[in-house]
Amino acid sequence: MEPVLYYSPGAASLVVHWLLLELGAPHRLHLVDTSTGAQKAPDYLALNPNGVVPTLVLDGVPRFEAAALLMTLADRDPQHRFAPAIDDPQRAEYQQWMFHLANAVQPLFRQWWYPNEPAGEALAETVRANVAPRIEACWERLDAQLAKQGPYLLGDRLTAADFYLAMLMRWSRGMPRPATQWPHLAAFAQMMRARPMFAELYAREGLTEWANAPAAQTA
Ligand SMILES: N[C@@H](CCC(=O)N[C@@H](CS)C(=O)NCC(=O)O)C(=O)O
Repeated sequence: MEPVLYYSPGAASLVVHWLLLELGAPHRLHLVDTSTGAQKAPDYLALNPNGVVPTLVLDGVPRFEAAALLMTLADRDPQHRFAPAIDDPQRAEYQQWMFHLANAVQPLFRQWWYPNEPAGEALAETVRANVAPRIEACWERLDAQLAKQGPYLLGDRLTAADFYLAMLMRWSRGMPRPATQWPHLAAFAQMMRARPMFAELYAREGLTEWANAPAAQTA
């Protein structure tokens, strides 16, 4: 049974879509039109009561949380080596980065994109002003990690965590200081965007922004 990915272009579903393509895993896409609130409609809430994308129907069962979906997909296809196996010495480091991105970095973007959520509409601009430097501090630390042990988060080894990091970096493209202003992150982004499946992903999701050259981010 083919997995079905419920997605919205450029949203947190993007990285799950990207990994499915990298794995060459047959799948179907189901567009969730978040501009009309389709993610809060009863039929979608029956799949994912959180009312967000992504949802991946795997073996007939709807699953949510992008990071968990990445780990599941990568673990289920050891041949592609996008996740160190459970007894691999690098497993702990891989899990550390997956959870760091999921717990420390991605929630800051939730505040950036939905600044009304923490304290209401009246304080939205205050929330944004406070969250931007916190996201920048994440880039500072991640850039230092790549400087110390790059070009990927686990050194020479490309894992699901790298696709995840690239998606989060993409989300910063319109921020005062996008992630690509940090040199090692910029080199990392170039490498990830050069992957043939990145172009495929963009074609399928109809995306154009943050497609390639650094000039696109500084404009
Ligand atoms: N922790 C969730 C977060 C998902 C999430 O916040 N998705 C956003 C798009 S990036 C969404 O669906 N927003 C619509 C809404 O909140 O109504 C995950 O990683 O899957």
